[in-house]
Amino acid sequence: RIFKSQMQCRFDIDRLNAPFLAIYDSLIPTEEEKAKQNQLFTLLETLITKEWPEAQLYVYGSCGNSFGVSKSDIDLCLAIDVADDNKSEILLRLADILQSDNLQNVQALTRARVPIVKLMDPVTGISCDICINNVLAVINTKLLRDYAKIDARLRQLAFIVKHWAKSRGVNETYQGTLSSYAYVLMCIHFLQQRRPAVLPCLQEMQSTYSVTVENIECAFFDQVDKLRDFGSHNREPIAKLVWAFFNYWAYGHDYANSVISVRTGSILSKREKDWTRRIGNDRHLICIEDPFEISHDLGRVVDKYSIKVLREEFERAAGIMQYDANPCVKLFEPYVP
Ligand code: 3AT
Ligand code: MG
Repeated sequence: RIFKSQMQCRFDIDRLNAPFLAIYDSLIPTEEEKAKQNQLFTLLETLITKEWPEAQLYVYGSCGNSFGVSKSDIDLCLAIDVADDNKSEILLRLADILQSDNLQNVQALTRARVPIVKLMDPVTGISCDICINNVLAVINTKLLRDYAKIDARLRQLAFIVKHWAKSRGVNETYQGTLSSYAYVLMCIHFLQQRRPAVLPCLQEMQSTYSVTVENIECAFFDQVDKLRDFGSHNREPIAKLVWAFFNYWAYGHDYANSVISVRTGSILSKREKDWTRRIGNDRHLICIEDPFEISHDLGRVVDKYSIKVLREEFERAAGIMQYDANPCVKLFEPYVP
């Protein structure tokens, strides 16, 4: 493994830049699609403020963090002053209101781990989930969006990694693989530790944005327009970064001892986080620290079986990037059991 991690990529890796960028371009939502998302958001906002004038509606997840591929669902968060016990009541009332406005497939899932109302807009064909008071998700959405503004290569890399993960069936938290959010954090971490670095660590810089949510202080530098040149010392194009990303997760990461931490822009040890043993269902087989909820390991969904699946997929991807004549096709071939 160590031998492989020190390997250089093939000298002609640059031939893959254009095909990878073409894949990236094919995944970005069109302006028309974004306009439809905005249209639906405005409709929902109007309906909601009519009923609850004090409430605020926020976009979070891939439609707000700029890592959304075309045809993504919209994740929305209703911020409203309500006790946890009364959330169900609000969700049921919200479902009524939406149904009366002819939105389709309206369902209140009040018993889910994260209770939501689901709906589909027949005009735009867009599906949407609305949750209540998940404010940390709104803030981590902003953090991801701000990182994306610093260097275009983050969005390119993350789209390609998400597309790979979906094609290979390793973007399913209910099956013990990782969420899209976790993959984007893996990309940010990777670009922070690249030398020269492609991304800074916004939470280690002088904060220009700060909010306290659920007793967690969320603070970071958000004047990212000032950081547009940050990555210019690193001239690695996308194909090289895709190659290096898979190589890092296949052969360069110390799964036994390391935690990746976007918050500190570095690697922490499992020992200092006390993530060395299994507690309940948290096995810590791949450790990805949430940037704000720092006791939260986004790898906790991964089990003894799925860690093997994940690592074999990273090795497969690294092998394809290293040796295959046509990696841009092979990498995304659907997984067939
Ligand atoms: P897709 O394009 O829908 O696959 P997404 O960016 O919407 O990707 P997820 O569906 O994984 O990502 O999650 C939606 C948002 O919820 C992203 C993030 O703001 C928040 N989120 C997801 N998982 C966690 C988590 N474990 N801890 C904190 N926030 C989370
Ligand atoms: Mg989503």
